[in-house]
Amino acid sequence: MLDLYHHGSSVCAAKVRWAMILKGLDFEAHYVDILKGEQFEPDYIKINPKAVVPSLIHDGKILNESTVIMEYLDLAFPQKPLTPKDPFEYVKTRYWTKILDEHLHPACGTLTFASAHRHIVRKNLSEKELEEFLASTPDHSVTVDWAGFKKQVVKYGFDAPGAKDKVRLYDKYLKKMDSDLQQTKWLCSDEFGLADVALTPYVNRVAMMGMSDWWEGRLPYLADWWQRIQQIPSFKPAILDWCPEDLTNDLLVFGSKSWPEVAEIIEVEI
Ligand SMILES: N[C@@H](CCC(=O)N[C@@H](CS)C(=O)NCC(=O)O)C(=O)O
Repeated sequence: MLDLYHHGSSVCAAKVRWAMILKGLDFEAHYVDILKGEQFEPDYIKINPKAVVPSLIHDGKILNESTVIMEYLDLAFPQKPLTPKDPFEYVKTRYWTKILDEHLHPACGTLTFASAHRHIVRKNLSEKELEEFLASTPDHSVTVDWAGFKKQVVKYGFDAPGAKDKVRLYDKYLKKMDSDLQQTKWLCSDEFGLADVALTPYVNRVAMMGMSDWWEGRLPYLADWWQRIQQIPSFKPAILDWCPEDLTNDLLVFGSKSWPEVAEIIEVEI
């Protein structure tokens, strides 16, 4: 029995969800609305003390950390393996999931909150609820200093200290993806694999926020990879269809409004 605790716009949850669907695993989905503060409920904290999604419970065993969960799934359910066997391709996959955990994910949290989530939480929560939402965030959560940083980004957007650097970091790794994709058809080899699954939600996030000009006409190998990713039949049901319509719409509307500011930070002419 597999129980997945997830959210529609969570990049970490999306990659685990897609891995499970690609491997043909049935799971029970439990929606945790992280924009309403459901991740702070005591029962969920018992499962995930950092108050983040995703969490997976497999026959009573609790698993946290999306990269680790994906590795576990490939070990526990060897059918349709996603991890390359070749040692170089294997460590290249590890490189990408490490970069993702250490750099790209904190950069994504910043980009998403500064562009869209800060406006979405303001729209959906009263002032008191927003205060409670921010006060409930544990310090060691999305990042080691997420509580303070999230407050700053909700208040100041891209003018929060360090926020623009995080956007430049995002750009650095999208460029690195483009350069790796010049060498091989997929990210780590000519076979689609775990790194492609893990990185997809981070490219999708930019696209969902109406910022595809980040790569269009600029990062051609990434643009081509993104087209091929979207043609995989399970992409839409695993990644897009779990995001509620109003949230999909808000991400696009607020994200598109933020694109000129983001473009300026990464020095893209629009
Ligand atoms: N290192 C964790 C990070 C998980 C994470 O940051 N989840 C985000 C959504 S992608 C979250 O739950 N955020 C809750 C919040 O911002 O309070 C993992 O890979 O599972």
